[in-house]
Amino acid sequence: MNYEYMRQPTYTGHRTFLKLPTSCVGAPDVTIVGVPFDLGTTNRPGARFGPSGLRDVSTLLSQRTNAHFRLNPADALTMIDAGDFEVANSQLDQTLGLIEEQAGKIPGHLVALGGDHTITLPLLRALMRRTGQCLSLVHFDAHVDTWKDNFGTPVGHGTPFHLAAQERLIDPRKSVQIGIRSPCANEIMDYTRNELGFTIITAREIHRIGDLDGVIRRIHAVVGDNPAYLTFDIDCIDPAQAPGTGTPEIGGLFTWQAQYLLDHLADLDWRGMDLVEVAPAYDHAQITALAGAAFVWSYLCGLASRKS
Ligand SMILES: [Mn+2]
Repeated sequence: MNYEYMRQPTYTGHRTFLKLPTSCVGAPDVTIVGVPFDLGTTNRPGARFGPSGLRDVSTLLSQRTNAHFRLNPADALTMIDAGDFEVANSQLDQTLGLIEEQAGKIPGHLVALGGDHTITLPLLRALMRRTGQCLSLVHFDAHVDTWKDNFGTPVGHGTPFHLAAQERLIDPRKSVQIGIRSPCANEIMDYTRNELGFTIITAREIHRIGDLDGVIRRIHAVVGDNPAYLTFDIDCIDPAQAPGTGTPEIGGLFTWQAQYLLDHLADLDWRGMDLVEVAPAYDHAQITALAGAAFVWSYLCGLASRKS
């Protein structure tokens, strides 16, 4: 009988992500950080509480073996939860600088818990500075996030991938957006698809065709062996299954669909990940946070499967 397991059930202890330690000897394989920032939101605020919401519910997964990968990632990877990045309260530009600076100091693989989608821009800037590689973006979202302005300001959660493309942090021609369905001006869709060159797989296409293996093949064909970054906006998921977010859109993916896609993208050359836009104040029974934590967990299991 495993008495330690019985005495430290999932609902006890410190609320780090997956109950991970906060430090380790030597460099970890993966560092989890929280980025409690939501000044880039255009509708409901509240994603600054995403890191704590994700950590709280993630403890459920802390002692589990993943049914697809047949492993517990903590057995194969040295992982820590290093806490939250510092932010400059109410200062958008200053906080973006702080995020980039702090991300640049983290060795190995960084997994960020947002925060709104603005945070991906400084995370990509830090990766470019560290590795010099133009990354493929694998982007789950209801929105393209390539608007050229954020309701009148240049930077926000609607503009990160317009800016990342302009700064050549990502190669849109080797990048994919999955689950797109929000209201969006034709000129922005045309700019994203034709000018920038993103492959867009809309939620409507996925529902109509229903062929997730075909979606996986398309993603592999676009990304190939280019180094890749996963950015997962929880509003990719239908609001029936993920209501706790700032800008919900009907007709989204269900959690099983996103989970199936992530299970079968583990062989991409991942360089980092973020999970953004969980806003616990609009959540019910932690279902949104649980979906988000489980997607991060799937990603970590995928990394572990390549190492073990
Ligand atoms: Mn987004």
